[in-house]
Amino acid sequence: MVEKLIEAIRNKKITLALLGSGRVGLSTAAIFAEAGFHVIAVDIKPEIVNTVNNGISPIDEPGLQELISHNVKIGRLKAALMSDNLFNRMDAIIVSVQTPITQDKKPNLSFLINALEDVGKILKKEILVTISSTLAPRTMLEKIRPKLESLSGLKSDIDFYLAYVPERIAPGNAVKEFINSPRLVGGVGPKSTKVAAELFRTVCKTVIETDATTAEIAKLAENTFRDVNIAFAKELALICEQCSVDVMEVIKLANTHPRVNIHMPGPGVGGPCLPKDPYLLLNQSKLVEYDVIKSARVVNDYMPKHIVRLVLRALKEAEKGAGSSRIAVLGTAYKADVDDSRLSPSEPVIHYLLELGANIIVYDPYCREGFGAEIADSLHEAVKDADCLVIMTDHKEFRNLCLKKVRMLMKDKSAIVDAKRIVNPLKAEKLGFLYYGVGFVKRGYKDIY
Ligand code: SAJ
Repeated sequence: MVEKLIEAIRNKKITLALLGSGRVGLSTAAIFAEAGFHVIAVDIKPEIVNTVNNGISPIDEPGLQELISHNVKIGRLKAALMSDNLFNRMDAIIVSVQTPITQDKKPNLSFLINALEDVGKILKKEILVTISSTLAPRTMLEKIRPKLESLSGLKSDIDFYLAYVPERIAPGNAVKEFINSPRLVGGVGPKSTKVAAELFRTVCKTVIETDATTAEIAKLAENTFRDVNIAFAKELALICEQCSVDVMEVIKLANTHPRVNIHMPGPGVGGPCLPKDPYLLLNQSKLVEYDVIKSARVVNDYMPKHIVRLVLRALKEAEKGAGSSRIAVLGTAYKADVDDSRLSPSEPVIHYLLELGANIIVYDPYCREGFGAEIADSLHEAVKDADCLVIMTDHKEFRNLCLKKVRMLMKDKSAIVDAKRIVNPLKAEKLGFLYYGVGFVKRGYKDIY
């Protein structure tokens, strides 16, 4: 029987449902539709469903708009509400709902469980279910498999197929990375792995077969590796600040070693994945007394506070107080050239500065998020009459900043706090700015602490 499903997949004769039409789910739906499958993108939000059915992408992701408009037009892609009950005709279901963490850093599976309730009710023999949401180790075996089996009365890897296929796409490059990044496929049994691998081979250049738990841990390991490395770069930046040395120079020199690749320091780690995935990895871990993963989280979470300290230091040097200063914050997106501000380090920085009574104005060319501060429509509007400029995101527009013009618009004795290290410190100082960068503090340090 499994051969029949594989044959249908190869001939693109199956209908697919995507549960959860966010950045990942919608990109997945559009890519499978483009490959020739009939796809239904399901979501609980009517505004997403309506937008997609009008051929418009609700998400700003390069290439996605073209895929959606083309495939909606030719009838291969359709969006639907969960309540539309279109599931009954599905041959494969890809679940891509969010799996956040709770306040106490434990997995919050409520969205996933809701989605599984719907899947379980319509599950029939010979259907493939794959999960792309990020999961703590053993969630497939201990939570998802029993849930679907008990709801359907069917046996996984015998009656239906179940696999974990973690997404590995970076926002801002989702479509390209979906196709080009090797895709891990881990079934709860060998048949499940085989069927799911066949499905993903129709759209991904490389598919690597493994088991469900290995795939869960590999996915978490990737993001945790990055988080730990970023924390290392940040600690290095703090050490360099104390020694009045430029961390960028240190990283450049150290990276000339053939086995060293230090990441970039910055204002913290944001986005929907890196700040939570290390906690998912640690979910059931009991064995560690001194824990590098948790420590990295602490370092990364500390950085927004450090940026505020640099701002206060800069204002003090300019003989100004936070309460009487106008501060322009550039960037509320969590990283360069995306419109996503989830868990952005700009949020705590803006909140701390607002608490200190500062007058904050923010500008982001992609995001209309202000985190409680006034929002400017342009860079020049934001910097006009500001005492301090805080660069939080390295958007292209900010990397090409005309410092001279900015200097003219800002107040006398104005400062730059460069959390992304995109401004040349010498150039800034030559133009009369007081310059403070993460990992570069020229004028002593002691009174910051
Ligand atoms: N950051 C630094 N220094 C660096 C690199 C990043 O401070 O050297 C910061 C960024 O500014 C940002 C945060 O880290 O605030 C996260 O950005 P990112 O580009 O590292 O990652 P995401 O969250 O956009 O996407 C990651 C990716 N994982 C890896 O690169 C290992 C992506 O492939 C995953 O699909 C995604 O997480 C996910 O959904 O899990």
